[in-house]
Formats: sequence, C-alpha cells, structure tokens
Amino acid sequence: MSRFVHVAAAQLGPIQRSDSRRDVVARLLAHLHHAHEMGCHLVVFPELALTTFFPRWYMEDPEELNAFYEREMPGPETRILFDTAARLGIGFYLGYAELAVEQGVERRYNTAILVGRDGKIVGKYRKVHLPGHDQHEPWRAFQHLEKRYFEPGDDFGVWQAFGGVMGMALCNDRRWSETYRVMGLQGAEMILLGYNTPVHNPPAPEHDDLSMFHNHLVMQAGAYQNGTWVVGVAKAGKEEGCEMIGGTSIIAPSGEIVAACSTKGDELAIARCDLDLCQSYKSTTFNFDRHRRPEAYGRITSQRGATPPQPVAA
Ligand code: CDV
Repeated sequence: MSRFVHVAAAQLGPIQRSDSRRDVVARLLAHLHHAHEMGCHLVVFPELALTTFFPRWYMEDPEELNAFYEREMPGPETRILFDTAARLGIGFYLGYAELAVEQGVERRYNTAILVGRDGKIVGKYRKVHLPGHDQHEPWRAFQHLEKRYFEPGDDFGVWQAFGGVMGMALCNDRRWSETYRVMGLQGAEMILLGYNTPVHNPPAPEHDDLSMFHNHLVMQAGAYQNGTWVVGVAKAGKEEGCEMIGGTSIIAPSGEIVAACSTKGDELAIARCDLDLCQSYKSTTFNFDRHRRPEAYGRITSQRGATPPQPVAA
C-alpha cells in the first residue's frame, strides 16, 4: 500500500511594497484553485508570502514595521484562504510575519503554519536560524535585518497530517543539517520549506554564482540523509530591485529533484509523492536506531561555535 500526497510547490514571483494584502491573497487563491484543478491535496507557499521581503529595509518607526505583521491568523484579509481551502478540500503551508502578544509583551516571529484540508490549523512553527544582522549596515545595497525584526523559534516539531508525518522549516533553516535531523528523529516524511534568498550575498559575494547550487545541495542532502521528502518553495525574481533566486523544487527521499519551477514568477511545480518511499531509506542506510552514535555527537548540542585545537608548538 502506498501513501500518496499530491503536492503543489507554489512559487511566487516578486511582491512589491505597494502590493496590498488583498493583491497578494488573490495570487495565493489563484494558486489554490489551480492546484485543486490539478488534483493536489497540499499547496506550499514561500516564506513571508503575504508581503514583500521587508527585512531588506531599516525601519525605526514601529507603525511602519508593524504593517508587515499578522496579529491574527486567520485575519480579515487571510480568512478567505482558509475558507477556500476548506471548500476545495486542499491544505496549505503559509509563511508570514507574526506579531504575537505573550504575557502582555509583543513578540515578532518569522512563522509558518500548516493548514489541513478542512481549513483548520494543524501546526505552527517559528524560524529557528535567523540570518543577517540586527543593526543598520548602510554599506549594504539591501539590509537583511531578520535578527532585528524577529525572535528565534525554539523547536522543529512535526505533525501527523495528510496521511504522514509532516515537518516545517523556513529559508535559512534549510542550510543547517540539524534542522532536518531533529525532524528526521521524529519520523518526518515530508518537510515543507519556504524561502526568500537573494542572489547576492553581501558578506560573501564570491558565493553568488553558487547560490542555486547551494540551494539545491542543502535540500537534497537533507532529504536523502533523513529519508524524507522536501518541498522547497521560493519567492523569486526582482523584488524592489533585489534579485531573488527561484529554484522551487520537490525532492524525493532519494535526494533527487522530481519536479521544479522553471520561471521566476508565479508558478506551480507538482508531484505525486509516495510517503512510503521514505521507508527504503529509513530502514536501511539511514536506520537511525541501528546506526546512529549519539554518544559521539555531544558537541552538537553543548557547543555553538567551532573550537579548533591549539596549534602544536614546532
Ligand atoms: N530569508 C533567508 O533566510 N535568507 C537567507 C539569506 C540571507 C542567505 C538564506 O539562507 O537563504
């Protein structure tokens, strides 16, 4: 018996700052309808899918900044996504900026939710690895102020949904092997992952030509090493003058890309994903219980930075 999830990786082209939530939600709805027509059960949207990638600007005015966050989910402008999902019987993953009030204190997170085919939220996750910087760095053509505008999440959960074990991650999380392994240790069979990745990396421009190679490298390795599907979905194209890589792809537990977008605009990549394919990796090469050696991995959780040994005196 195979367990198939029909997935649509719903890439978005650029979202400009002047685009309203209503404009963007109309594009997401078009993706939901199109995916439904193609027989999909699940649509995966990118990171911060409701707005332009606002951490590229330094903002001091809290009003200006807060306009990019959602205070409730669903809210007045997003409820239609949930209602449509329920009516069509199609679930979705959505990345957005969350403004939560916890014990009377406002907190901001880079968040993703998984919504089931009944339009109800199955799970919520907050981005763990926040890249960039927390102070204005005027030498950059574009800021990357995620460390200023968000607090980090503290876990990679998984959820029973769509007939399997589903996990979530966001953008920079995909570059860290720990992300996939923590979910792999909870039996993840499909990891949903939205991203906003500029082609140009100001601290290391020498990597720019490799940005797509690195994008696929990390997701393909994460899939294979944990015997899981990975659905990586980009916000792509030239957004407010900043060129974003595309490269949306659906990756099998073998590490192979089985479907991909070919443009930098709104586009669906679709695959019929057999969750039972995970078993042939999880029960052989990556049979964790049989082969892992956690007693040798203590540094992974006890240490953050690298500490090379002292050079031996000549
Ligand atoms: N949104 C991101 O997390 N972007 C990072 C960039 C800054 C490198 C990424 O890892 O793609």
